[in-house]
Amino acid sequence: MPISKAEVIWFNGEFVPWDEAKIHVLSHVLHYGSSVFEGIRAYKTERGPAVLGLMPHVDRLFFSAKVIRMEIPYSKQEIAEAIKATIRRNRHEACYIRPLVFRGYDTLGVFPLNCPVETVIATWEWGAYLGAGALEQGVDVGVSSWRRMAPDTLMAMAKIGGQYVNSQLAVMEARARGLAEGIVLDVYGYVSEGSGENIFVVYDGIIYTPPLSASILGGITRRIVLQLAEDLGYPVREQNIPREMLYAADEVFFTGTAAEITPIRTIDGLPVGAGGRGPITKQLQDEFFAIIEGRKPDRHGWLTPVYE
Ligand code: PPE
Repeated sequence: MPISKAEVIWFNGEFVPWDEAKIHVLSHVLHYGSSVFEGIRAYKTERGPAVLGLMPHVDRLFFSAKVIRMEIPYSKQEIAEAIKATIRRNRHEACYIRPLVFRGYDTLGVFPLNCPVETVIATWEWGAYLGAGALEQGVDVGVSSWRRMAPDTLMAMAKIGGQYVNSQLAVMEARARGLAEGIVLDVYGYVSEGSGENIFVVYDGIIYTPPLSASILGGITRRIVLQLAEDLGYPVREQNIPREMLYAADEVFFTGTAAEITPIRTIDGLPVGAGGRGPITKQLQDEFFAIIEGRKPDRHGWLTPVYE
């Protein structure tokens, strides 16, 4: 999806015009993927734009930086404030937010610690991640031939730039097969996640999702959906999911900041349940959007209004 330009990008503490937010081609990050990032959404509410899961996203950004020994030269509070300021400055009603911290230009060679740490916050308007109609009709997906990284190779729980080559392989393979997305298994053969989404399976009235040990990113939307499912009275289980449970399932859906709650209607050409959006998926979507668009009280304190 082409990026729709906003006016400015927050770059190392200053607002820079969109087209001027540039870096040198010998920046460390370009060569070795040395970055950490977040994807956050702000939704349009009656009180103006409100950021969903602001502090959990900021916390995860700092966690990702910590595990690659990257010191972010701002406090969490400063990053949170800068995110809100960028949304105000770009006058968005709703937007996607991409904080990115990376190693810049100084020395090359894999050893990264001489390079300066640079911080960026970009915002733009971004619609349905998996295509128009995905949220209602669902998407067609397949199990990828690629696996998520083994737990002793990279760190799935962290959102590190270089790790997204694995995601790129999975999504390119899926698109080459005419599918919207791939479901990637972990190295033990259990279901892990999509290239940029967590996954949920509804089977026999119980809602399952893979545990953190299945090489997943600990999604903020995943936590939100687990909470909503509990609120709605469904039993939820974080446990390993064998591949065939995908085919046995009554409903399967993805969650993510970009993907929100996207139903899956076929997997490997087999219909999931009745082959469309299932009733529990719809119920979770309805509850999710009612809260984040301000039509129902934000009872868990998930939203941070940008103008207060
Ligand atoms: N797994 C992966 C690998 C992932 O990238 C995401 C987010 C998730 C799960 C869901 O996490 P959360 O957003 O906290 O619920 N993917 C982001 C980037 C997508 C992109 O194409 O870039 C996102 O959804 O913003």
